Amino acid sequence: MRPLDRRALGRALSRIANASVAESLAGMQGTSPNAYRIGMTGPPGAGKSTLIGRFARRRLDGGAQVAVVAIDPSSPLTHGAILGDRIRMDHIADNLRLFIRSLASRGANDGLADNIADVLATLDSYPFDEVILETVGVGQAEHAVRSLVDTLVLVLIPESGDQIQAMKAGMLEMADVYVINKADLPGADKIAREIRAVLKLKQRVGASWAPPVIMTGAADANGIAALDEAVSRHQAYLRNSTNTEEVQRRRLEYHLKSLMIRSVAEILARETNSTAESLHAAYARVVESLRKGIGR
Ligand SMILES: Nc1nc2c(ncn2[C@@H]2O[C@H](COP(=O)(O)OP(=O)(O)O)[C@@H](O)[C@H]2O)c(=O)[nH]1
Ligand SMILES: [Mg+2]
Repeated sequence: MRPLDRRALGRALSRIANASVAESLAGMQGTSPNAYRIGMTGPPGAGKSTLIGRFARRRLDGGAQVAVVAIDPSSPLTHGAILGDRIRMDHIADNLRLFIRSLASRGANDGLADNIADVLATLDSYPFDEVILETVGVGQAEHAVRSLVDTLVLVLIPESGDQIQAMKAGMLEMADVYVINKADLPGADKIAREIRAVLKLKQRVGASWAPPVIMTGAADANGIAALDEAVSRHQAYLRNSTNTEEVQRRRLEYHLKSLMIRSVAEILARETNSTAESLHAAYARVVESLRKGIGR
């Protein structure tokens, strides 16, 4: 295993976090898909960071070199990322095979960070076996994360009736593994039963992966072992069944889309609005700027 140059990686990610589109594109040369990506998404306060801290520990114990990227919903007022995630994962932070990074979700309207695709691509040029991505599930985020990760884990908690409603509406049926976290709280069995029932209805004929529903809690060792096992089982399943080309296409599409959105934002920020100009003229000018190339 190639040792991890943490300082170089820290610097590269800081650069990428503040990069213009042109700089991002320049930095993306020579990266190719590498690490196995696990997404953990769910409502704020569901216990995702706590769970990831324990999950990552198991993956590290299995010998893997692991990166954790947590996207914090930042306050629109302060643009400040919450440091809580970092603290909740502190007990594993001194492991040399682990790298943790928090990103603020400012900007992107899918609940991810503007440059998350760049960040993941950058991690691919470092020797990680696994990358765990924590995101807050805000509807759009599940779709976006789906195209960025290999295995998607949805973390739910008891007393989340709205989540079940959303699931019935088809929004949440895209996860590979379902976790009912905080299983120490009342109602965990009920929500697990309901989700299993919904999944059974949604199960496509001939589909060979049946998403498991796992109960976990911060004080329960069996749950985390079951999650570890379920993720490994899905990883093995993907090895035999993934349409790699389709996965690559989806990732490329997401990356391209996020670069285009940033390009347009860059142009709009640069070009001062003239009230003398008609909407048509202004639109044509922005399109022309895009056509001429980005980053100038
Ligand atoms: N009752 C209970 N609380 C938990 C459990 N896991 C985490 N918490 C608490 O839930 C809160 C949110 O946890 P956190 O990991 O930051 O959630 P995140 O926002 O989803 O990342 C914290 O106060 C945790 O101590 C659990 O299994 N049971
Ligand atoms: Mg968190």
